[in-house]
Amino acid sequence: MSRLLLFVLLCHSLVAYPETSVSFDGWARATAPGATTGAIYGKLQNGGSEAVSLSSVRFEKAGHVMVHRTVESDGMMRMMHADVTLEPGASVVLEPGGLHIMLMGLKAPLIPGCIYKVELEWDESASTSHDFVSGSFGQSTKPERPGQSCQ
Ligand SMILES: [Cu+2]
Repeated sequence: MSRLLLFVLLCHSLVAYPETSVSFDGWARATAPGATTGAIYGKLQNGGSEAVSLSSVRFEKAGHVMVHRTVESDGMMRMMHADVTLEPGASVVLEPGGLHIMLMGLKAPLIPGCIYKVELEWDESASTSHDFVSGSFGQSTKPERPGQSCQ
């Protein structure tokens, strides 16, 4: 790699990752082989001094990712697009039956005990990258075991 290219890449990463102090204690359920959907849960917290709004989510194993909220209407559970804005110091919990990061078009299953990375984009300008751990298939709370990288 040329020095110029390296310099350009370094500058780009500085531009793409300004001071966004968001933490995410994320987890997911494992998905069965061939399943095309999954979800990421966990606690998002804004440790910064400005409000931030989630503009997009990227996960390399999913073709499409959205933020959803599960709502009950007429006795049916439905999922709707949801916006997430965090005031300074505020947090929000994503959990089964509520707010979640919906993974669609999964290209590979989420394997129990594996750690993956998800990238969150804020205000269409800043990105943060977070690890999350995949639990068992019916996992309903964050797995207790820390998990391991499976790359
Ligand atoms: Cu959903």
